[in-house]
Amino acid sequence: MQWWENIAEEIDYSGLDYIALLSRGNPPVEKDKGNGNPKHIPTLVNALNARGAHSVKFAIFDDMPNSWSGSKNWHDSGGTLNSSSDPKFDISDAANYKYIWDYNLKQAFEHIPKERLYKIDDKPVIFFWNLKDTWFTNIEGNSAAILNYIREQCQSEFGFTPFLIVQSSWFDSDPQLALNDVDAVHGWFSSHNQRSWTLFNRNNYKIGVVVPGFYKEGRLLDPSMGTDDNGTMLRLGLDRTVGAGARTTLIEGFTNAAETAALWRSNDRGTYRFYDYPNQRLNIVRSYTSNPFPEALKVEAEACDFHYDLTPGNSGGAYLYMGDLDIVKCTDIYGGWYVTDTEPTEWMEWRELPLLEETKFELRYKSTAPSSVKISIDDNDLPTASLPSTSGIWSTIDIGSLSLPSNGLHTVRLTIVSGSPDINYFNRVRGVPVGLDLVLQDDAQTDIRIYPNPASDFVRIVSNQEIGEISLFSISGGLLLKRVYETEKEIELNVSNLKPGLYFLIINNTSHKLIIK
Ligand SMILES: [Ca+2]
Ligand SMILES: [Ca+2]
Repeated sequence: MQWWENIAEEIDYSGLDYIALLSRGNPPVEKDKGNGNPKHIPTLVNALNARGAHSVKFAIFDDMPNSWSGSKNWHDSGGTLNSSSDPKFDISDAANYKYIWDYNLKQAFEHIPKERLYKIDDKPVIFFWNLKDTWFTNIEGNSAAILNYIREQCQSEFGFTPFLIVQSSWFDSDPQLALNDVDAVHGWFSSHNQRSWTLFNRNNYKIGVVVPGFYKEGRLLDPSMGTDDNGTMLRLGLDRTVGAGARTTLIEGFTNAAETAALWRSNDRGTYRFYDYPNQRLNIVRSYTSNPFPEALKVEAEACDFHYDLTPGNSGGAYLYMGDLDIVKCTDIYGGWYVTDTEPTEWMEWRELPLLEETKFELRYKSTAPSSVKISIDDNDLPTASLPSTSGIWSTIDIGSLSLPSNGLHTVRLTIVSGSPDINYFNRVRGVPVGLDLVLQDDAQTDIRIYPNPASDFVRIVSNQEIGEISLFSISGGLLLKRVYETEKEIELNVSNLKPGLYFLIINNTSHKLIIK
């Protein structure tokens, strides 16, 4: 379970829009090597739900040599023949379709909550891998029937039309397959041909596939994310796919460390051979998602890139992490782990963290005595933040905010200044003042008048006492204007450059709606 918990956290952290679940089938004689069995999907769903990662969607990636051919041979042999190529899978035989649908795709769809289905044009997406004669026979003239069968079953069992994306090899193996038999085509990648990304445009859908590195049977994609690579291959692939307007891009493969293709957090067993820092690939992926600068980002203490810890070893013994950081399992909201046994001068650091123009840090911690911490951005310290004792209860507290010229990537360090607080995570959120979280004031009940409202060129603010500080925020929380008035009780703001819409005026910590027409 902790493995899944960590995977859910990394998926959430990277901001992936969707994941394509490797589907390797679940025949009656169970063939479960621990991966690709659709029965595991609910465990991942539960882990994502517990994490609060509700927006991540699921597509299916049908690994047909395993899910069709391998499942049949395993089943036919009573669980003794582990081969996907001998004998080959006859795709012309409709009696074999149960390995394609009943023991495979149907079970996957049964386990994916409707709201998590990843769709293109409102159709749940299935990617298919390679249809070659290495694993299959009687291919020519018979592959379209399989796709049609899958469409019929999706319709009759679940009431939807699927979006079927096949690998280009399907057309090589079956010259009778027509483009209008499929929805779109992907080109996979090839370590043999030194091709780390492909972008296929068929039926007016650009489909990208990217791999961050790959090693198989002595064939190594070069550069293979070596120390000098700095994620170059992953960025190159994403530039040529996402950056070239791909409708969707599939990255192989989140956990595929065995073939050096993994996206997950790693220091490569302390060698930093394929990673400059543990979160590097997750950060690169996030920068190409639909939301590279999310409004809120939960940053786990135990998942820092680098740390300084005064005591040798991990006193808590938890979490798959090398080094001296002291980590224990956590029962706080969102589960996970936390850093304990902290001491003054110890620190945790994250590289290339996406910060907003107006950024605020909220720390999740517990302690039994007062302590303090400070945040540093690119070696610039924010003021030290006091952490009152929480009597051992997990609590959230503001520990600092800053304004930057623009959204950007920065090194963030959290240093223990005094005491020994337990640190779970921090939230990097937009730096809106407390006033915006309050229930909006009814202007009629306050002594502040704002008019005209709606406004177009200017707005007057009249108060029966000194106005003090005024901030103007966009609806997404971006700070547009901040002024401090010493004695004025009546002021006029020029709003002629604001686009029509809803804004918030914070006047001495009370919020007021301002509508620009
Ligand atoms: Ca330690
Ligand atoms: Ca944590």
